[in-house]
Amino acid sequence: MTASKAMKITKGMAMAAALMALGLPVAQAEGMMASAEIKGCTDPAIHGTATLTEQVTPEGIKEVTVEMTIKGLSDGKHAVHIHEVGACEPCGAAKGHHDPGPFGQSRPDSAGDEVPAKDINHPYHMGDLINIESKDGIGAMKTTTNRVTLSPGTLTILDADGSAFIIHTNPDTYCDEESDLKKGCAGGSRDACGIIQAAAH
Ligand SMILES: [Cu+2]
Repeated sequence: MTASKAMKITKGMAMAAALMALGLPVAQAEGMMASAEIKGCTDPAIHGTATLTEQVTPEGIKEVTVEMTIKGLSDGKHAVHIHEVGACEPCGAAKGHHDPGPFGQSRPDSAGDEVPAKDINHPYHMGDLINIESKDGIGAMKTTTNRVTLSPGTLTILDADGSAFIIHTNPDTYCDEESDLKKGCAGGSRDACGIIQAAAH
């Protein structure tokens, strides 16, 4: 047996052991689902739901499809991200953008700062998604990302401190214009939040 083959088996066994420790059957690692109830940060008229479904591509890559509907947002586009902590009270408790990489730079923009911060890492975070567009008070969006997983691993959003969706007041411009000084380019203040919770199916 080669060294690399031995390592793969060890890694797979460690994953199975981790799942069993969580009380999950090993087979549930595929096709996991999660959901979030979206609530306004200060406006109770804002409410909605999100569902997350993990699938595996023919190539063996895990993807997560996010579907979200929200009532009560102002018409137009609003930034949507997966933030790094599963907490919504207050919405600031969700902290920065989900970014589990070695550098952990979760800061999205310099909204409110006189001088743009140096550690902005938007739109490179694993939790950066697309805008939701609201028309006549009803917003809907659907997107698929391979930047995160629901099942355990380095990209999982169901980690020890959880994760939450934040829906922002303004659109995400993905901070690709130097002229905007990167202030608020990730959507600015927070309109709504929803804690992401694993769901049985
Ligand atoms: Cu955000």
